[in-house]
Amino acid sequence: RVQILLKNELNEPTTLNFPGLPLPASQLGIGDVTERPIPPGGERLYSFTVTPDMVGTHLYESGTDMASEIDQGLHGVLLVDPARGSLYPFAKVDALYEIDAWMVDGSTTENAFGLDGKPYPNAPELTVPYGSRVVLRIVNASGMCDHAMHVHETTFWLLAEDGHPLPVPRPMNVLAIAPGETADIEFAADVRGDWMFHCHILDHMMNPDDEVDMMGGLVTFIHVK
Ligand SMILES: [Cu+2]
Repeated sequence: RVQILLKNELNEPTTLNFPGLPLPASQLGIGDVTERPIPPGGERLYSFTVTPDMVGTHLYESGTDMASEIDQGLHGVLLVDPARGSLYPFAKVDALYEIDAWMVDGSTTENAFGLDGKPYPNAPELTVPYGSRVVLRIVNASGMCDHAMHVHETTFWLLAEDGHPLPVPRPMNVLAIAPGETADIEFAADVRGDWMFHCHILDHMMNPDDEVDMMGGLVTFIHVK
């Protein structure tokens, strides 16, 4: 049984939405649709029971005034683990990256991008042992943008989408991931070195303040050592 107490310390109404989890409407958190938004200073208890079909990688986010509130960072990742053991016991590394996007400089569409809240070169980098099997859980918390995530040096395998395991993992080099979508991928860290991990949509690799070094945004490195 999970209980999540949301205290609204914003100066605007909000709700908490769990897209992709098979929850009753009363717990879905869609403002003005499934519930009256929580006013500033108010609180709301969400509760649900975790079932085996929820095991996997999920997103949570604001369900009210979403273009503004998701843009300002009201989102995160909800991982549901099996009752025993781990979802990917073969993986030496089971890491997580959330794709973020913002509207800056007065833009009304997302024009700045990052991983775990930070654009390159401040996005977190990952160091993995040579020869290990690595799982990356990738969550697209952009509100408006598809992304085309690419890992250099390897072919990776898509294991699950939106928390649903694929019957047969699928090999790929570029992962198309829509807003709100999650993907679990696996690769073998069998080449030593510094691998770029980035979005292949080129203007997602350059935020508005990146004209000088021509690289930023949705880029980081995976170091195989
Ligand atoms: Cu992108």
